[in-house]
Amino acid sequence: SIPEAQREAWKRAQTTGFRGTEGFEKEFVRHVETTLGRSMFNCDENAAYSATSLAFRDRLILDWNRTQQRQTYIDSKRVYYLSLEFLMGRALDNAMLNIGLKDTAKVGLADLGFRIEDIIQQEHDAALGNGGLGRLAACFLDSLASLDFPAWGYGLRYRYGIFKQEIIDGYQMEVPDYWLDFNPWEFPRHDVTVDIQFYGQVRKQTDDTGKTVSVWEGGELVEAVAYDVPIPGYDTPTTNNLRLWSSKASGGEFDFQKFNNGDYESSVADQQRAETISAVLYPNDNLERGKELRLKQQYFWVAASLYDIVRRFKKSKRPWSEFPDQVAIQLNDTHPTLAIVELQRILVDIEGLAWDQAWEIVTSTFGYTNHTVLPEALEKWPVGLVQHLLPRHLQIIYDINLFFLQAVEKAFPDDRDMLRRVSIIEESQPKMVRMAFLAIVGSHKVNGVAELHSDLIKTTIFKDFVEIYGPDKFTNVTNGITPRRWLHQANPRLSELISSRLGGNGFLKDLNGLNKLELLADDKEFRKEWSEIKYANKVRLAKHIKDTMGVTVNPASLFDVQVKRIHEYKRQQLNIFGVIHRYLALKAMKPEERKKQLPRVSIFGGKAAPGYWMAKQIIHLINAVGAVVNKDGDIGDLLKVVFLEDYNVSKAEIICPASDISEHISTAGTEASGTSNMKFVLNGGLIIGTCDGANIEITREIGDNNIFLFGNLAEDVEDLRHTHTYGSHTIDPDLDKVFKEIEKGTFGTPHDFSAMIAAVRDHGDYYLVSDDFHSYIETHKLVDEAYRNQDDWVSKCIISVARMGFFSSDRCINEYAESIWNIEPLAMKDC
Ligand code: GPK
Repeated sequence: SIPEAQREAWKRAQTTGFRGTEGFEKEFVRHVETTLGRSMFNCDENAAYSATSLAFRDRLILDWNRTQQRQTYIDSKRVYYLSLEFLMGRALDNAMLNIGLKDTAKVGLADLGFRIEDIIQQEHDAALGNGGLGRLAACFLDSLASLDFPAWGYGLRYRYGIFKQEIIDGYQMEVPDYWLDFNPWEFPRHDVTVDIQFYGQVRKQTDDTGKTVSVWEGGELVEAVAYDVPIPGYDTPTTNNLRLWSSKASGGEFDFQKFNNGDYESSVADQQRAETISAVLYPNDNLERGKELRLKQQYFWVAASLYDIVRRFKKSKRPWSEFPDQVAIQLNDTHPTLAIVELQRILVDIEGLAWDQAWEIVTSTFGYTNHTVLPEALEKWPVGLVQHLLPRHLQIIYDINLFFLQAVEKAFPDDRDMLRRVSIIEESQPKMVRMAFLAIVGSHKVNGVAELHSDLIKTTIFKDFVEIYGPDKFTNVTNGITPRRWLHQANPRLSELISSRLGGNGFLKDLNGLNKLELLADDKEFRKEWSEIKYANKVRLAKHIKDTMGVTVNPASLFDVQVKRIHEYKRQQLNIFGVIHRYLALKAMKPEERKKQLPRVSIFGGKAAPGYWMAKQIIHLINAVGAVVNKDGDIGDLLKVVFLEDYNVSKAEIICPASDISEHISTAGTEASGTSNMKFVLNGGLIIGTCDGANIEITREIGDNNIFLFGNLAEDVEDLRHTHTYGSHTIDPDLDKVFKEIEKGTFGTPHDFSAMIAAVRDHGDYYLVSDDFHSYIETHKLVDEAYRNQDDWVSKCIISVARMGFFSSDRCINEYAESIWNIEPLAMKDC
């Protein structure tokens, strides 16, 4: 509908973005001089980062525009990934690599007087997530774009991401992470806004046709404003969108009525209350605390996203029945489950569809991914709270439940207790809405994130639903990681070595291509180059440890790493008790014997939820042990213990390439998948782990002689717990010695650690620390032995990397696309 002459004018003026070094330099200088208002005389590294990012952003947004235009024009099915967390980390390095212009920028920056590594370091992580769940969402976005899938992410634009962790006198302190000061990667869309309603009442009324309709009215409105973050695919022009919603007072900055009446304070207060919704990320991992503001966040984000999705669908003028052919929505955990209810509300109350037709559309549209079986992480909301905040939604939930239970009753007339067990409403005091059950009932597929986990949910928390719906509704999609960030970006030298031997970078987009490396496992020259790279990565981490924590570590030691959120089920306590055991053993040795021992550095990192007292005690013990061991003259380099402050994505990029062995030692059956296990192996490190989550599939892929497994199996956990409670519970004698040493005051005031000890000794040892201790210690001895034979060790590492193809998030996304979303890639033609 745009006249030809106008089109021509637009075309003539079209921006193309830079290609070569000269073009980059021009763009860089232009941004320094105009956007930033500086010059070569006051362009520090931070300004250089800004200018570089803006130059790349300009390029990205052109590809973004073309991608979106093409997707709109072809109008094929899109997938929407709804996640309350996107743990993106830094964007610049990733953008440069994915576009394929890092070398160009490197030369350009050098010409202008900067080292690219220093410039990359300037960026603040986008840390809109807690841990694995949020990082998985970020890996998925990278794969979706790299594989040319038409896909959008929807999330919240938190003003404060996950807090920054400081370690002060051995304790965790939380500092707010204000990351939005300068963020070149987002595009505010002040024209894309949605009014979101809360509270109010529902009125029934009869429409012209005599039908009863529900009208939700009153309450308050909050405005959602869209911020778009371009997601570049690797080696493809496809650039997808991550849309993050920010909240502000509806109807502009102030309520002018109030303002003019002299009620300035309360008009500002209204505005602040609205902005509170997207102000902060809840810092809990694997825990739901049931706070009203969290529910508000969920509805705010879900309602804005659905409005957007429905608006886009309606532009195509298709009938509603085609909605599921055009739209797939994936629920990342139960956090977005209200989307099911909201879509039903839109279709029935606003679009006037009959309940059954609407419900058919809803259930064909949604898929739900479960990430945990831990009971404390399963979301439940008090009925009263939902009623108050979202009165119409509660009615719809009750109706969904009614129809569901009627069908169950019909199918299982003899099982009266079944209705109570599977009801979306838990008949407790107070009554609760069970979000996972609602998510299952409202989706056509439910998946777990590793084989063991997907089996477990079918036999435990969702057992009844397998009976009701049959097994086909439940499936497994084992997690994966993007090899672009976790190999190519984090470990450029290893990536280059591999590429030089495989004859190109193809493995970055088809990770199974790595398997040809297996032929080189015994190649002396290759092993040498491989070891040199590992050593260089360890030197880099050693420097980071020195610079940040002040501890000197010898890069020739075995680096033993456990970095992840601090949680009792992940068992950092088992690790530190093991470290103490090692320390005591070294102390007990004669000097000659001691000299023969293998030097080790135990590296820990991870945040504790601010209200998770036991997790904070674990951090304190690790630091207390470090303080004693690291200055013990008898021990020297034989053992160092380091707690790395503020573990995050950009630090993981330094840590993963530098580990020899990493620890994935959750109580069997508790870690749904784990994804850092994959990152460490892909970077040429071996792992010690329990038979849990994806460790099991990693073992299957790389072979059980290339992994150090220990501990009890998931199937035995329940019985063991039972014996702790009702039998005689004896503590492992070596562990008991460790406890006694702590209680002697060797690591400071014993009382500081009494709860950790009591959890094992007196409170049933729920996480089986004592049961697994012996096997853990023995397995670490095997690690030491194996490490002494470096040739063998390096061969194991090479073989493991060669067999890691399965764990690419590309494989994972292809499985979702085929078995859950039913979508096809849409490659960008040169247009
Ligand atoms: C699971 F339930 C949760 C949660 O609240 N946060 C979180 O990060 C993790 N997860 C699992 O703990 C990991 O095992 C898993 O690999 C990851 O989600 C991604 O699926």
